[in-house]
Amino acid sequence: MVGWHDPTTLGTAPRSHLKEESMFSTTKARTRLTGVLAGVAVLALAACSSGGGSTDGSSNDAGGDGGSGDAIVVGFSQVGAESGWRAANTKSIQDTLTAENGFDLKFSDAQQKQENQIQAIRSYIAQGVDVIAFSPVVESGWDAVLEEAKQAGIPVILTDRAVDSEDDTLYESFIGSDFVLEGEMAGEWVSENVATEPINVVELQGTTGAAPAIDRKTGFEDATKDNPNVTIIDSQTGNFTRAEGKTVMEGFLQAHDDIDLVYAHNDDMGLGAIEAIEAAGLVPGEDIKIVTVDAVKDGMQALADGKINFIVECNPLLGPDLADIIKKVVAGEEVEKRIVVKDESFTQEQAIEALPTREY
Ligand code: GYE
Repeated sequence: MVGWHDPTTLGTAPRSHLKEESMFSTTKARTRLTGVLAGVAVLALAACSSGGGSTDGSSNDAGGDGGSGDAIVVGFSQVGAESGWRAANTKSIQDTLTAENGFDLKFSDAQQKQENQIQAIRSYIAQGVDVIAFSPVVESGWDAVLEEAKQAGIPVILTDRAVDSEDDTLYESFIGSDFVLEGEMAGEWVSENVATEPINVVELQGTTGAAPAIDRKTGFEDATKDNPNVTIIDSQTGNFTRAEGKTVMEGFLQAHDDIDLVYAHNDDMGLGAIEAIEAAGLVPGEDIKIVTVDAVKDGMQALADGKINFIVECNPLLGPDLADIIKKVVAGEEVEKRIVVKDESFTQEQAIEALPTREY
């Protein structure tokens, strides 16, 4: 357990407002002073020489002896509920960061808005949570709030999506897939299996400015640029949702009568595109081929049914690894700056085989 300094050395803050803090390192115990919450000074001090311990950030914790049952308070800011992938990711996190596993999870949904995430993170800082984890909606614009978390001594873990901050001391670790590689896998399959003759491709991009949208576009372009048969004739954002994927595809179909293939940055937009293609009297998977990323159940079913032709997987089950990283960070153990989640890909036959035991 983390030891306590004599409260009298911590000024006048009443003991019931003192919050115990995790150890970041067994060798370099850091002292932190958190912000003011609702007029109450929340002081936290790391003062342990005997290794890590659990923490407790609940506001009504009188603290002091810090029993081994103390939960790690985690503030998690989720992107939103835009896709099947996101639903599976949220479930994985909520199913893992449970009281039973030693966590007190504060979860918020940013509804795909960066300002909501910044607000949530600021609120977690003010509450003095032990660890902040979040999946950044977009890549840019995080330095200020991450700096605030750092000043407050609260470690931050990025899940799923990256930030473009140059200072990588602003977060402890980033766990998520390699989105460039995913785009490359999609592009390679298209290049080898469809672009044996000239094809016109339309691209449904993910949320503008989001790491998976930027990287999946780059990866696909890189993998197809040397094949003169591949022409990307249009590319627009469908914001990772089925509804917007459908609307954008309707626009593509009106603007172009020569589309051979849709590359959608996620299954949901691909599923929206299927609806638009069918409504236009065409056969998805045949008249217009479809390649997507994610491999969630609905996408895999469409692949098995022959409406999608190829899917690159993106594993959303990040909860267990996130729990491990958080425990290590709190215990002061070293964690890797970048943990890459490995992904597979699926053809129709592979989807039929995988579907019965697919977890998400
Ligand atoms: O592919 C998409 C979701 O960030 C990897 O976000 C995630 C992406 C996922 O909306 O479906």
